[in-house]
Amino acid sequence: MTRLSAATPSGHAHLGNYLGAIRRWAREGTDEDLYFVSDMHGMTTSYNPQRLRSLSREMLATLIGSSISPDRVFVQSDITAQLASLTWILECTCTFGEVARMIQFKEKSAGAKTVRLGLLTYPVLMAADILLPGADEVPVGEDQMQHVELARTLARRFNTTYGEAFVVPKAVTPKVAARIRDLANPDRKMAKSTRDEAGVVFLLDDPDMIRRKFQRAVTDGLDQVEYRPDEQPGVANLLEILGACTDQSPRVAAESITTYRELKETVADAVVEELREVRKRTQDLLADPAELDRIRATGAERARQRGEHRLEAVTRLAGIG
Ligand code: AQP
Repeated sequence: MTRLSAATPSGHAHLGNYLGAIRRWAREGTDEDLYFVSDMHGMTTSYNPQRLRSLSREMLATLIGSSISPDRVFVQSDITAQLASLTWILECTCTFGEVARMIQFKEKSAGAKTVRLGLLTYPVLMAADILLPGADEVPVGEDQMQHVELARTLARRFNTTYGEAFVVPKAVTPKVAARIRDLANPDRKMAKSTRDEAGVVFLLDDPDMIRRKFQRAVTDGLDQVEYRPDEQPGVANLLEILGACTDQSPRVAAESITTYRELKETVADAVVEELREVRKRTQDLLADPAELDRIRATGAERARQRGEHRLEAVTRLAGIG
């Protein structure tokens, strides 16, 4: 059973990406699971090519530095030829209405002066990402459910129209994934693309920087360390982070702490400790470009081989090639 997950190099990986996804992939993933750096998904709105290239390498190093097996990881654009071929075939299996009604497309295109065609067709590329390796399950949040549903529809439609070629994937909701909020603005989630970095803890931040960001974290005027997400979102966020780093519930984490100052110091210590090895392994890899290139090339070749037979079959069934 293959589960497929991705991280988009739209910025530096942060504590939310790590506690909410990457750490779980490393801990719970099986030898069958696949992880990829979805750099092509980072092109649907304005972007800087040099930055995208460098962030893709950094994300690859981060996944491996977080203890995901290098055997399970690849960079999406390293199999562009296969993905582009399959995307075209799937675009010709999909209707305009099906992509135009995607909620994410509507949200991201609303009010924009110009909209890249890729923003509209990106769910079809995502379907190709999923269908090419024959993924059985795709763990996604609510915002991506509709895209996986489209991949299912296209797989079924192709299979019945042209012949059996695709595994019909299932969207699964990951269990109790922590949703980490921005330290400076607990009303929004921690995100790579947030302009103000004060509330975003990056995995490669040094310990002093991490401590400073926690010291300045927004709380409230109550000075009561209790886990009440609705009334005290900032404090609840700190307790969730502490709980995730110490493998206990946020409520239990709150019990031994009395002041906000103590809470901030305790959670900063726990995060510094949690990220110490991840940061070191990631930086070691980034400092060894030849090794990172070797891992990347092996991953690309493995991904290419995995998709080869299915793409051949699909191309033949579609009457081209
Ligand atoms: N704040 C978060 N808390 C928990 N999990 C999070 N994830 C993202 N932010 C949080 C999870 O990280 C995985 C990889 O994310 P992604 O790169 O595919 O895209 P994203 O969700 O769009 O990530 P960001 O950081 O919010 O980036 P931008 O600002 O570019 O949108 C996913 O499993 C995601 O759920």
